[in-house]
Amino acid sequence: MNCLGGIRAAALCAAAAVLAMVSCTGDVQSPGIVPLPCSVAAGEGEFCLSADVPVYVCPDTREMRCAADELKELMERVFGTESCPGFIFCGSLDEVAHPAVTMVLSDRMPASSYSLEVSEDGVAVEGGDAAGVFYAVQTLRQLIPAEVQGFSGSVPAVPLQAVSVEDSPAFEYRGVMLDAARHFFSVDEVKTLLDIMAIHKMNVFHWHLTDDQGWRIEIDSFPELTRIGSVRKRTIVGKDPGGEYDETTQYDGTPHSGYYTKDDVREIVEYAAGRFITVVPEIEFPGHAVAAIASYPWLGCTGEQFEVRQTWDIDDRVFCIGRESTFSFFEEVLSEVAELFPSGYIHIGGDECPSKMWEKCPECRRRMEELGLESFRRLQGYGTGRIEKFLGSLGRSIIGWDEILEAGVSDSAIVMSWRGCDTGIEAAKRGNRVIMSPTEYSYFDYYQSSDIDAEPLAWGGYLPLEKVYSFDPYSGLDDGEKPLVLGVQANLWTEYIPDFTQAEYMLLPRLAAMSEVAWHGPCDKDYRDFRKRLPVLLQLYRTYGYRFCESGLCEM
Ligand code: TNX
Repeated sequence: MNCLGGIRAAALCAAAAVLAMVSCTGDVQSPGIVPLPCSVAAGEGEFCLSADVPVYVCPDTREMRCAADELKELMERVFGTESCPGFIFCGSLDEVAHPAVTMVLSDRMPASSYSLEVSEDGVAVEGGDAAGVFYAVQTLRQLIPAEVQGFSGSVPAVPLQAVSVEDSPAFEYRGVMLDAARHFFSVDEVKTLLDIMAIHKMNVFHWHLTDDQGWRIEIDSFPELTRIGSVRKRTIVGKDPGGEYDETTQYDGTPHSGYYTKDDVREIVEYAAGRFITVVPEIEFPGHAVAAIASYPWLGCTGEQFEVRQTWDIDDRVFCIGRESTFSFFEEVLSEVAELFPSGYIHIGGDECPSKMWEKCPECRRRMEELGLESFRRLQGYGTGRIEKFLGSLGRSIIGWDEILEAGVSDSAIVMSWRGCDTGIEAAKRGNRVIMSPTEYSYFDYYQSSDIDAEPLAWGGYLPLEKVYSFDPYSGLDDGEKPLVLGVQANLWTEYIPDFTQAEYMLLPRLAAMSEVAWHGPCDKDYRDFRKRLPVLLQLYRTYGYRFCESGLCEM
């Protein structure tokens, strides 16, 4: 053991080691890591991490520096910003003097995978790529007691039990969706969400930016989208009765507004990239369009001037598919969007689009006749196909909510299955790639405790932690179809989530369960074992100041 922090550090190391790792029988226990790695083997002995242990990072690339920054942030939480260890960026490990922390790449390992070895020599991380190294740092975060991670810098050394971890993700797409349209969240709040995602090894941020109740992204060619479309003059109070609005409907009388400037978007995309998170923007088409139509009435079938919607639920006022102007609008908007987001995927919505307006619209009817389309759903499919083709010319694939399947999609479209898993299964059987995000396992706007009266008002439904944990994204698929499941996603719709602390509350700890589904995969999952490991993460939530639902923990 190399404890340079003096007697106090040595004593702290010894006491914490006893508390953290040794069971009543005296056996050495595996540490509690969530999501569960592929393999964790506790070893003998320990390493005392202190502020003067050097950290070697090689090769010296931009991405490895991102992984190193994450470790630096973690070390600063423990040792303080003044006495963080020195980072040495190097070409090879020949120059390493042990004990040390080493972070290197290995060409024997697949992307995003890593190994982490704590021994008396120090901490050795190998990653298949820099993302893998970054995930190793997240695992290390859970090996360091949360109690010392409070940025106080008062701890000179931390004991780490010897352990050997081998790990790689089950799914390449591990998503979290935030609906920033129903309620706006600031750049800093979005960054906090990205931090939360990172500690759970989630890697896709699906950013729902447009809806009936708000358009939240600046588009230079169409300034009214944000001048008008980002402001809702008031919001319904309490539970939306679903279309039955009258003089008894109550509103808060307070305008709700906010949008992301292009600089905000760039800042968030860069922040996410530093955490190996891809940002997938969603621009809804052809439904959930009222804020856009309120900004430019010619986008609707009737040309009528509407207000940005102030209630929730599904709206009949959708984009006109008969007029060419709708497509020129989308091409302009999506060109600007594609310029901001390097993601290979762009989400084009596609959900909940009533055809009532199209049925009465001569332009839409003419379009259907010309094309010989037999249903209004197919009209949607025609529109989606055009948008897919356009985005294809920009080198992007589309993701759409599962209604795009009914409307008719190309083989290259990715279907996000939300109305249960059946549409995802159907899409996979057709050969399309899918992301499983069904209401019954992934809707984090649902209640997480059965004691609804004690919970903040939510959309409805009931989705306790254990249910999220039981999600098997492969269910119903045969082995040949399973590779078409890119991954899973937790969805945070925010009709009833007016502020970010409530978003945290709805997300946590259910995101921990979803992360285990996404990262560890469906085989050999064990809820009891998950619950035994979870307290380490809960303690991190407390230390980092993330609000979470404690009552949900009682639902077994
Ligand atoms: C359905 S899921 C929606 C959203 C709502 C959500 C509430 C989906 C593609 N559409 O517009 O916010 O239900 O749970």
